[in-house]
Amino acid sequence: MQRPGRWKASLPGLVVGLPVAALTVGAAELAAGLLGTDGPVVAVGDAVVDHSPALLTDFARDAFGVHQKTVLLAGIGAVLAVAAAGLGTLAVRRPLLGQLGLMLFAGLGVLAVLVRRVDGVAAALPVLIGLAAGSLGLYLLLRMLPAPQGTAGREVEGPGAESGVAAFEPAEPDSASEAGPAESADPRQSLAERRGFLLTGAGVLTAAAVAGTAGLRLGGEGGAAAAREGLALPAAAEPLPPLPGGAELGVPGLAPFQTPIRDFYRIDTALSVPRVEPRQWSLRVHGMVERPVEIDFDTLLRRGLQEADITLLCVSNEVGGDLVGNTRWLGVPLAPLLREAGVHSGADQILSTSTDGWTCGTPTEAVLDGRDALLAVAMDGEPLPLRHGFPVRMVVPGLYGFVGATKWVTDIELTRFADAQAYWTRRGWAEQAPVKTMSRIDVPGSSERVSAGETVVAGVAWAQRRGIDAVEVRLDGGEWQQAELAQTPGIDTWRQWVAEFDLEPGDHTIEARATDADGHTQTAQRVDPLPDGATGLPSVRVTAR
Ligand SMILES: Nc1nc2c(c(=O)[nH]1)N[C@H]1C(S)=C(S)[C@@H](COP(=O)(O)O)O[C@H]1N2
Ligand SMILES: [Mo]
Repeated sequence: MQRPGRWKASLPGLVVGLPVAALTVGAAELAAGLLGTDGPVVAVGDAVVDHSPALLTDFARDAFGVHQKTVLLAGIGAVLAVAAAGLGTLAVRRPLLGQLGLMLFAGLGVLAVLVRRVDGVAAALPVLIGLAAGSLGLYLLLRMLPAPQGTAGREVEGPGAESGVAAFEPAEPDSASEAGPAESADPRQSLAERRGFLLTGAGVLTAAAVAGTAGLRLGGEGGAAAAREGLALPAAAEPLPPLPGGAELGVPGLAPFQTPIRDFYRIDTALSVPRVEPRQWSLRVHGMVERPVEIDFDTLLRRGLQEADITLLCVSNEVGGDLVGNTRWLGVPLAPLLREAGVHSGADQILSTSTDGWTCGTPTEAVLDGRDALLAVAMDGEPLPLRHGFPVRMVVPGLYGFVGATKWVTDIELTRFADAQAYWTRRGWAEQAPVKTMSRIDVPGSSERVSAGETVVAGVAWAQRRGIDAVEVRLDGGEWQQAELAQTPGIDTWRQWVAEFDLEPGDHTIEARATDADGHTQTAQRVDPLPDGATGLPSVRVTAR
């Protein structure tokens, strides 16, 4: 009886703790959703992300894919549940301490929200509303708490534990005698009490979950989504010609030349997508400049728009990986804006900051050297999706995303690399990160079974700013042979390629390597993405029969 008895003795704690914690968090998230700020869950998650070096070294390897975020949020949920159970158990015995514990719990939320400084002091309000709801819920649930029979007070440990347990057994009234000699005077009434208590707990839990989910949903959408829907962007001053027909080889399984938006990889540290409305957006250009500038969205658009085909790539992309996408961007050229501000000589770094406080260090020279560095407002003919930086992001061809592609950008400071470090640089990634010459094999897929005989091999290769001059492929470590290259609209995009092998039945390894227009052939030496991008040859193993 001892073990199950212990377990059941913790039931009142759970029935109080879980709903109260859920109510606190749920009400806070709902309030945050309604007020248009991030709730405590996201704030705590971000705080963990930004202040935990151990997590970061692990997570940084993937520079925050969507998967890790789910794991992180699940972890926070688990810790929360354990804390809630503890709080409930405490509150059942000492209601006042329970209330204090709840305040402490909310205090952590407030701290996380304030430390993050994304939404300012106002962001603490939802947490305080959550605390009020949770505190009231705690008070009411404790009042409903059925008194354990046969004991004085609420002590459930020690010899009284048995009867304390019995209080929560869904015993039938007529079997009540089994619960021991200390049964209360009216078993029917206490059973109703217990049922009511359990049902209320479950009800509060459900309501809190609904409120919290609604809050997170509200937060996810909001005015920015509607503003995006209603946004009509001007066309480019001089639209680019349509993509050359020969850019697309049309090989099944090969990445299309133009990546559909829904397939465009997403990498950022934001646990919730920042919601920035164009009418609230403005960009400040300051620091080492003659004339600091502040520009709003409409004024930005009036500067005139330009199109550019640019392949964007994450430094975390492994050889053969898919953290890369190509699209036609539409945006305002960044270089003229900086020139108007008057960049001081010596300001070798453009430190850009997003609304969520992420920072990015771009070499000033790269932006001013004539390449199509853009303050982009659209991709693939649509306003930027929220998750890709709506309403304005940077795109600088030839640089990995973490040093040139700030999403939700609102601040550009001209400074020196010696004076300021950007987000990932502080965490061990490189300061300078030009894109490395790279090829990828898309067809056949890895470990695929193919029929023996003539087999198509196809992929993409990129060397933004230099352009791809050749791709070679080889079978089972044999001679390199030239692949056929597709057309490209310029040197800043990837290039499709295709070749053919005559495969004997059996297992084979196919490798590829690209050569850029500088005559540099990609190295076979394998290095990890950290700190400035992976190298090595892509290879696939196939079985032919
Ligand atoms: N605000 C913000 N911008 C950001 C990041 C970020 O974490 N926050 N990540 C960068 C990285 S590492 C990459 S690879 C690109 C990815 O852009 P995408 O998600 O639109 O593909 O965004 C860059 N811009
Ligand atoms: Mo990245």
